[in-house]
Amino acid sequence: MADYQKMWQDLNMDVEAHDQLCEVLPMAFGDIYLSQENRPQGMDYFNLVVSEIHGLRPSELIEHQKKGGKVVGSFCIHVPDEVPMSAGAIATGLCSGSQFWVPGGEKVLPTATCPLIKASIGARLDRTCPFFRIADLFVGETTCDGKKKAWEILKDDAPMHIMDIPQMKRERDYAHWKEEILDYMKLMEELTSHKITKESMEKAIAIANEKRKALARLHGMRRHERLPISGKDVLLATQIAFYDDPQRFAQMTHALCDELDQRVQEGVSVFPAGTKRILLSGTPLSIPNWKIHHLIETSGGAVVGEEMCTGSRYFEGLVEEGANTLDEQVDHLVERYLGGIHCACFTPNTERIDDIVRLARDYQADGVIDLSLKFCTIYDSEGYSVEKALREQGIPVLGLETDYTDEDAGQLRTRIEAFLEMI
Ligand code: BJ8
Repeated sequence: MADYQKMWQDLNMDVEAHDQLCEVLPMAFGDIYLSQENRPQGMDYFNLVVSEIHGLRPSELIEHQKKGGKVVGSFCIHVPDEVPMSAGAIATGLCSGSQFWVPGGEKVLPTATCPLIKASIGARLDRTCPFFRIADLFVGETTCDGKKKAWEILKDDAPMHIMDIPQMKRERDYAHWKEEILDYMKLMEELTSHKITKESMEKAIAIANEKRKALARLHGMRRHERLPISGKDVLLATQIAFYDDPQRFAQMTHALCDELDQRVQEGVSVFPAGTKRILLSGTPLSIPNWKIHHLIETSGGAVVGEEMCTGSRYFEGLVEEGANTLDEQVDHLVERYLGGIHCACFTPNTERIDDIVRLARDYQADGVIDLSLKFCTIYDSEGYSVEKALREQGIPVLGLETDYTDEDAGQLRTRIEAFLEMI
C-alpha cells in the first residue's frame, strides 16, 4: 500500500491501532482471495481497491472536500444515494464487516448487539477507519432496534441525520417515506448549498442505475452451469460497490463481465464439475466479511447468489427514469427504496421469501443457506418462515448463525460440509 500515514494523521485517526488492521488485512486477503486458481484478470482492479482500501478512495473523498464538496455516509440500502449525488455530494457506504472494530462498539453497546452495528460504532469511536473520519454527515435509519439505539450514541460523536423507515408497506407508509426523502433532500441542499433540480436528479438516478445494471450483469454470470467466476469474487466486487466511485465501478465491472462472457463462450469454469451450487440469503456481508463464502467454496460448494443487501437486494430493480418533474422522480425513489427492498424489518415480508425461491430456481441452486448475524433478531426470526417455505418447495435449506470472529469456523465448516453432502 502507498504511504497514507500523513493523511490518516490529518484525519485524527489512531494510527497505531489502525496499523494493526493494515497488518492483518493483506494476510487474510491473500489466504482467501489470492489463493484462488484461475481468477479472471478483471479482478485485478478490485484487488487493487482492497489493497488500498483505506488510502485510495479516502484520498479521492478528501480531494472532493478540498474543492468544497461534501461526503455523506450511510448504513443501509434504504437510504437513497441519489439524494446526496443530486446535490453534488459523494455518497459512501459505512457498514463495517471486521471483528477488529467490534470491541470498540462493545465499550458502549451491549455485547448482545449484532456485530455489524458494534463494528460500525467501534470504527468511529476508536478512530480507526478513514471513511468514518471523512464523512461530513452520517445518515442512519430506524430499520432495527439495535441501530436506532446505536445512532443515539453515535450522534454525540458525529453529525447525524436519521431517516424514519416505515415497518409496513401500506399507502400511508409510502407517503411517509416520501416525506422522509423530501426532508433528506432539503437537508442535503443546506449542507451542500446546491439546489437539487430535475436535471441533477435525473443524472444521479442514471448513474446509480448504471451501477445496478453492471452488478446485475456480474451476478447474472452465475446463472451459467459452468461458473466463470467464484462467489467470493462476486461478493468482493459487490462490497466495493458501496465505496467506489459509481461510474468507475460500473466501467470496471463491465470490463470484468466482457472477460467473463468470453469464458462462458469457451466453457471455462473456476469450479470442478459436480460442485454444489448454494444460494445465500439473510443479513448483509460487509467488507471484509468473507468467512461464509470462503468456508462454502473450500468445502466443495460454490456460492451462486446472495439474497442479501450485499447482493440482489442492492441491485435488483432500477429507479424508473424519464420522469417529467422532480416530484415524480421522488415518487420513483420512494417506489424503489421502499417497495423494492424486502428487508426483514418489514411485516409482513412475504416478498423476501418469494425472492429467495425465485433466485434459487433462477440460479439453479442445489440448496439455500439462510444466514443470520448473531443477535439479529429480525432475520433470525424470519428464518423460520424462510426454511418452512423452502422445504415446501422441495429446496434443501440450512440455517446458520455467525458473527465476525473465526471462533465458530470449525463448527460451521462441519455443518456446511454435511449439508453439501446431503444435497
Ligand atoms: S435493508 S438488512 S442494510 S437494515 S444485521 S443492523 S438488521 S440487527 S443490516 Fe440491514 Fe438495511 Fe435491512 Fe439491509 Fe439490524 Fe440485523 Fe444487525 Fe442489520
